[in-house]
Amino acid sequence: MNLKDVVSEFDIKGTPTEPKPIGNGLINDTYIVRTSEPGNPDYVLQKINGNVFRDVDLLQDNIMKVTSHIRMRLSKRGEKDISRKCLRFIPLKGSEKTYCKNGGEYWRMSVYISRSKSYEAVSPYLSYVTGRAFGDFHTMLSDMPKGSLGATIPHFHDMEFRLSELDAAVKGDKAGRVAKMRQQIDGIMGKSERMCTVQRLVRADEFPIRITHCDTKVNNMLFDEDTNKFLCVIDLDTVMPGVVLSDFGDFIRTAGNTGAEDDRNLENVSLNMEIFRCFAEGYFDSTRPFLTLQEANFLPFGCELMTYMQAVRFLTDYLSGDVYYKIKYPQHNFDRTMAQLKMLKSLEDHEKDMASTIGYLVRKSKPSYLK
Ligand code: GN1
Ligand code: MG
Repeated sequence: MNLKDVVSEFDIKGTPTEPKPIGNGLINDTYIVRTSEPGNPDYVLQKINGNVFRDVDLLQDNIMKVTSHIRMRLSKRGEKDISRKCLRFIPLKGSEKTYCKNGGEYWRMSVYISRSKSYEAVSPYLSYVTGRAFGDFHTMLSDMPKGSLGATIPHFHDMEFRLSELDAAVKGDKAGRVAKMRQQIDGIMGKSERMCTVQRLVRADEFPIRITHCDTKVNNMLFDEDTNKFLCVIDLDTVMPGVVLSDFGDFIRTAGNTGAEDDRNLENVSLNMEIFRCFAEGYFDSTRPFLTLQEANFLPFGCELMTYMQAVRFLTDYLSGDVYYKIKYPQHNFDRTMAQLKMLKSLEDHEKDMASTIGYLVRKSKPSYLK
């Protein structure tokens, strides 16, 4: 596939240079396309993983609705620099469509946010800023009409479904790895009942559904290169209806880990309580318009849930012979699974600490919860 041919389908400004790979996503392939003339923006070119995103029309439709809603909210409150605070996707030449199909592959382009950077780990201060920004993201999307967005990946954060996938992978044992992982599989299955609690509440209409990002890894946020100010949330592929716990939990799963998501040295992996406290504080500061007491109280559980879910997903992929996530070496999904299970253990050890932090924040902002 000639990347230049793909780029030439999009209605961009300026003369594009050769696309260069950037980022470290586990699903899509991402490139930066610089333009040669100063004054024109640079662009991000992305090959959408069609095995993961089966309905690219729905995917791009969701993203366009989300970005235009955010742009509208930002402009209503007089925000400056909106072009750096919300992603903008580029239509094809002579069309409104924002993706093209080329030789069975799907591609899209967006404007590269200038003078921005992302992090793999954050300081306590940046954690606070990010918590506030994510709360703001939820708040901005909280008035989108019900039913506006579809599920870009059906059952994405559906714990019961993820466990059924693990169960099928265990039964299939396609890679012959089940015997080696027996202890981890049993440990996971033993926690399944508790981990599906919120899902049962949702089904009974006893837990609110919001619009959520569903991939709030720390490296999905952009900050200003010079001032470190929060700019915007990227990777909007999985923005869909869900529970706020997903987003709160996924950030702590990644940024709150003293080690890496795939750390081979498990001694590195544990919860950094300071990152948790700062993120929670920021999140509470910007979610007053909608967050309920019940959602607040479940936030520590959300951190365990997301870490557990990610362990289930990595383990499922490992047992299935590494068919979903990109891997860098044969045992990568094994290392990822073990690191997530270690992180889960640390979160469990900190349940009381996390609950008392949330209790403190709830008391501090009580009036808004009494509405
Ligand atoms: C994938 O591609 P990336 O890194 O944005 C995955 C997330 C996982 C994450 C684990 C569509 O995200 O759900 O949490 O890897 N995205 C999809 O690092 O499956
Ligand atoms: Mg993603």
